[in-house]
Amino acid sequence: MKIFKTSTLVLALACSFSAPLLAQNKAETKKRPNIVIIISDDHAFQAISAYGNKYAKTTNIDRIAKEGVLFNKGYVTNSICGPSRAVILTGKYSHKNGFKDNENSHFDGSQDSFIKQLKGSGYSTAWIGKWHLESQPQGFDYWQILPGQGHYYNPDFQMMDGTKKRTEGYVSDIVEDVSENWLDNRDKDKPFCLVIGHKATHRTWIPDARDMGTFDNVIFPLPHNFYDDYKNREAAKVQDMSIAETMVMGYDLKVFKDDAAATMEGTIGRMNAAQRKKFDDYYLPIAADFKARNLKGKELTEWKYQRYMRDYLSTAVSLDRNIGRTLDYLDKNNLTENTIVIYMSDQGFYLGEHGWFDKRFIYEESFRTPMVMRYPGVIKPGTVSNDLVMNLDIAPTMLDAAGVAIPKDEQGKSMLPLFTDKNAKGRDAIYYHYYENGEHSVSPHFGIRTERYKLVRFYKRVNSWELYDLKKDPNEMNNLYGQKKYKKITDKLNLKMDQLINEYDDQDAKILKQNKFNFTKKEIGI
Ligand code: SGN
Ligand code: CA
Repeated sequence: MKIFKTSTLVLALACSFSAPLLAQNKAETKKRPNIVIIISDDHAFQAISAYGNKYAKTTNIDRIAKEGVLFNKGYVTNSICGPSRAVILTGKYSHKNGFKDNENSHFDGSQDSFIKQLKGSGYSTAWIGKWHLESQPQGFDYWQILPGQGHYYNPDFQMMDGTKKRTEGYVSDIVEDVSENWLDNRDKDKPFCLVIGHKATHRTWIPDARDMGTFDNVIFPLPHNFYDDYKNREAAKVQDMSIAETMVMGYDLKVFKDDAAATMEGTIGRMNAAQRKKFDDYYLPIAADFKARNLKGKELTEWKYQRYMRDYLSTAVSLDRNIGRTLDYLDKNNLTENTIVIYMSDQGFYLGEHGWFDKRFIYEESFRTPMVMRYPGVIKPGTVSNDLVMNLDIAPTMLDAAGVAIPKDEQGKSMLPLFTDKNAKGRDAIYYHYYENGEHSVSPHFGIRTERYKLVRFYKRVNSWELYDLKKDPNEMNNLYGQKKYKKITDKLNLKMDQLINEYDDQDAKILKQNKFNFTKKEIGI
């Protein structure tokens, strides 16, 4: 058992929501918990049955929620892949950990991370699967990662010894196989922290052959803002991530001109003959039917939407099945009682809301991420949390659970007091900053969300403000910014925004708020 120094407790006190003493004591009296963090890619909360999806049966994700907590208000600080993983590792915003966007950033692995802290305190650590941080992982006893986005079929892995290894099969199964293999062979005298990084459900959505067709009998209802006209919302007007315009018939929806065009696509071209046959058996009749229909306008867009939903949810079937395998492994090896399990995505995703796929915006569907967590003995089964929590909080929470002092410069807060201390209170506002200004043409922006309102400042591509009353307008269709009767509330939110910008020390936002900027055309992205 770890003996705590007073300084450890004082530090932890300073960094947690409030009264972390209880949690610390619990961690102290228990054996230090093992940790399994499962991070998927682009998996929307709207696609999960525990979050209300009527068609998907994500039994295993739901099981984690049932046996632990379902976070209804889990958010990310910057809704895109690499940045989100960098935030999870460091417990710091993008402007502090240096990984602001996927297009230009390179993660500086020499900086501190909760993994390094855990390893330093005696944990075995591993990251297996999607990583997407450009540089090699540091602080892990073992890692085996998908290069870049990775492939759904017969994926290559980058190995620790510098070699590349290709494994036949479907990526979600293989990532789980490698993870279980690492668990089998780990040093069993130590607690462990394993991060399982799934590729699913990233674009382009290619299901495991056995799951193809799972949703073919479902007609998915259109989200009621599917035909959004983007009125009064400049950034929404100029995005390039709509199902109607951006989603591609071949690449995304597997309706190819011919066989050769399909083979040209990386993921399809790398299938073996048996895999390709199953792929063709499923998709060729769909393509033939589509071609015979000669659809146009709304009919075409809605056909695309149905196909998108079917592929996306079918891809998630394997993800959920393999999460189930992780839970079964813990059960079979008597690890369940002393292991924290977290399932989350790197961000949310649009499933047709506003007419979109992809993410990036501070609007709820991409800002929010699914997040469920099981911690036997600490989190009461069936808990539903409505506290504002963030991916920023993962690092300090894990350190808190392990009884390791939370470094002062981590910007997140331990979530444990929310479960152990009746008087603990969550945040009253959360801060967001998105930087990338390239693919999908989403303008950079920063903003805050409180229980009721959201205030956003777009810059570079468009230069505008938005304000939403989430109580009256949960779908964020009615931009209230500039309306006289919202002046008072806007001023209040602005103050709160300044306070958070100061607290997190976001120098870029500070300058932007003072309107002291002069972007070049290239920076603006036109
Ligand atoms: C790829 C995708 C984009 C996606 C980004 C970021 N294009 O570039 O649609 O937004 O990844 O995704 S694709 O043609 O390569 O599929 S992230 O999850 O890595 O952030
Ligand atoms: Ca992602």
